[in-house]
Amino acid sequence: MNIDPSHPRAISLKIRDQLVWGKKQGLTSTAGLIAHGRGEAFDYLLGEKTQKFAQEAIRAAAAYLLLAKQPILSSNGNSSVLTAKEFIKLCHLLNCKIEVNLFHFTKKRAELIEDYFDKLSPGCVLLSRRNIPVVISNIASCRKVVLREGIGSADVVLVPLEDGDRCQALSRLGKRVITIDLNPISRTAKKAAVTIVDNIVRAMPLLIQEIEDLKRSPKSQLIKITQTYNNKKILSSALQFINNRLVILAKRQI
Ligand code: PTJ
Repeated sequence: MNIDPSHPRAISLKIRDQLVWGKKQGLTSTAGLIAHGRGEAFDYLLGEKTQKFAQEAIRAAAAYLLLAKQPILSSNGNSSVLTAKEFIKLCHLLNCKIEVNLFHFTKKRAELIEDYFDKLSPGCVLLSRRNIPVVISNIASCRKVVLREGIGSADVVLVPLEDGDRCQALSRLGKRVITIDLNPISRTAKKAAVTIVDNIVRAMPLLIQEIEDLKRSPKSQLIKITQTYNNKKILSSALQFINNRLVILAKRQI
């Protein structure tokens, strides 16, 4: 679709177009388009900008990822289509791997996404056909099958646009879960150690920047950032922000 950059909703239209492209390529699931719609609704409420509570969460996420012994970046059909380049940049910065893990699993789509990453940057993604699968208990979906070398042995997992079950199961296994989710009341948002309530397309470049800024910081400073971070407080701030914004909009009669 040819999107006129002067259209007031050009950015939003471009993101939709990318996902539609992803669907045609077999990368994004049909349900992924619906999930994006839910995200868009929350983004409206957040003013379509990265707010202070998201910046604070991004800083904590950067600290956790830099402190991790074995971080892993988990990608799905939406996140790979919207932010593949950022995933790859992060994987180089942190010297870690990307693992494709799908909710609406088909072997064909998982391999297509893996090949998509592998073509963009060979070696950055763990290929399921060459790695050993392991099963995580207490997950009802196909997301329970992870790779031993990846999520299976990682201590910190970045899982944007996650579903609640796996987030909870990974946390129970002692892994630190960092998510990006526009919905501050999703189960994932509530169960993760760090929830970045922001659009993935804005949050990923900021996360890269924050990691670059913090990567030479002493370990003690990174530890302090993680210890003083409070995810419940961040989610409350996000809800408070939405509430205040709606009150202001209502008073102004939009
Ligand atoms: O590719 P698959 O099969 O793994 O499927 C991916 C989806 C996203 C369809 C799957 O994980 C799913 O069904 O997720 P949920 O449970 O719908 O949750 C997705 C969450 O991401 C929702 O809370 C949305 O508000 C949020 N979301 C959607 N688009 C964005 C987003 N958050 C940040 N940035 C977005 N662009």
